[in-house]
Amino acid sequence: MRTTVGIVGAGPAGLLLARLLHRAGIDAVVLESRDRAYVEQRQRAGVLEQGTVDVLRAAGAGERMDREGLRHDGVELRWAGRRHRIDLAGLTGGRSVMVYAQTEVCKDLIALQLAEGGPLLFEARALAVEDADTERPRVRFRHRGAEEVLECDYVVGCDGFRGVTRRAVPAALAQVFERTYPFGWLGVLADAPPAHDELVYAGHDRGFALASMRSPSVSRLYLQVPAGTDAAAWSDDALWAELERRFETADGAVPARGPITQKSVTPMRSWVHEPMRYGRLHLAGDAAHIVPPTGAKGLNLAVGDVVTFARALVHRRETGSDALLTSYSPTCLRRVWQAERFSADLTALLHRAPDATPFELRLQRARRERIASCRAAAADLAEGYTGFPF
Ligand code: RFL
Ligand code: PHB
Repeated sequence: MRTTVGIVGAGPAGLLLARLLHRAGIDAVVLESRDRAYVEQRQRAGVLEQGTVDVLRAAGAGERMDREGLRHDGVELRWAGRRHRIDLAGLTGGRSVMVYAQTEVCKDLIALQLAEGGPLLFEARALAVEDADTERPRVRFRHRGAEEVLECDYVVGCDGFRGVTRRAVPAALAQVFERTYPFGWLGVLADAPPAHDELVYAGHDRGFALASMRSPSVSRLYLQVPAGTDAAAWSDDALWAELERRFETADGAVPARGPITQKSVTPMRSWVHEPMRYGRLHLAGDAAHIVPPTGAKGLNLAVGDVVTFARALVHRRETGSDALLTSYSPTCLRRVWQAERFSADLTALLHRAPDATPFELRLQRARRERIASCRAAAADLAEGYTGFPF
């Protein structure tokens, strides 16, 4: 099999890249190790930055998002029983975010790809990228029990944190920067109306909690838990009781209870692999970087990477110049590190670190007071939350 761009992974990064290339008239093949149902049901992100929304619309993939997504002009921060609304639109000159689940973005992109785009092979597991530093890189993969080869002009590794493509970067050239956190998030999906009409990020002495949503009747809630916690160890009653404590306010508002339909624990880490390009292999999305979910940045970073790659390839076709392809890694990494900084800062602002000293807790309180009382500090948060330019 032969194509111009071999895309490994059909998460948001790989699927959107396939769509952008299709619209630009560049052929591509997508290899995905899982089956379609799995990819369409994996619960993850919920918040799309303005820039991501604009890209999906321009790619002709925004129709259902515009119909069913919920536009949010603000978020609420909650601590010490008090609410502090961050007026995203007012502080950023009109930027907002869209609450529209990653599962739905993936369903929309898969349907478009199958109807209009090039091959998208499910249950096709990439084994290795070979000859990445030549003009004819190849992906070896296993599909329907047989080993096959995809010959390409370019390979884009969109295969997530546990993928294999980045192994093709020689160890002597690769550098990894990381921080692991001593806590994770226990995420639940519940058939209950959202606690509030905007997202609520609560920094409680017992730990962080987040109230998000999937629709007007489905809530997505998260609780900070110690690293290594087993989701099954939390009964539904214990979970609701803990959520009620952490979202407590002086006015007595608590999230509505309802049947919990899914429960799982996500570890938290900050992690960056540099460089993001080796020869004709380009890494995109979680294959190259992970952020803790507090800033809602992971999917949005993946979108930035693939937009940068598609733009660079179109530039080459139009001008014959490799300049944008060559600068792919530094271009992406500037935005990645801004998101890493933002996500780490917001995580520190809102979580209760088990080993925090009394001094650090006072600093955290002072940071919170600064955001609640200083427009410039709130505006900086709003700028980061609504997203850095592509
Ligand atoms: P994905 O989504 O992990 O997709 C990678 C795909 O590659 C496939 N794959 C392979 N295919 C072929 N051969 C192989 N050898 C392969 N190995 C793997 C996998 O099956 C998969 O289909 O990576 P991608 O596309 O880079 O997308 C990244 C996002 O999924 C991720 O950053 C976000 O979900 C992070 N995230 C959030 N991001 C946001 O922007 N906003 C949010 O609100 C947000 N909330 C979250 C999140 C992530 C969370 N978890 C569970 C990690 C909340 C949570 C709880
Ligand atoms: C979600 O809705 O899943 C979500 C929202 C905001 C975050 C993380 C996850 O920061």
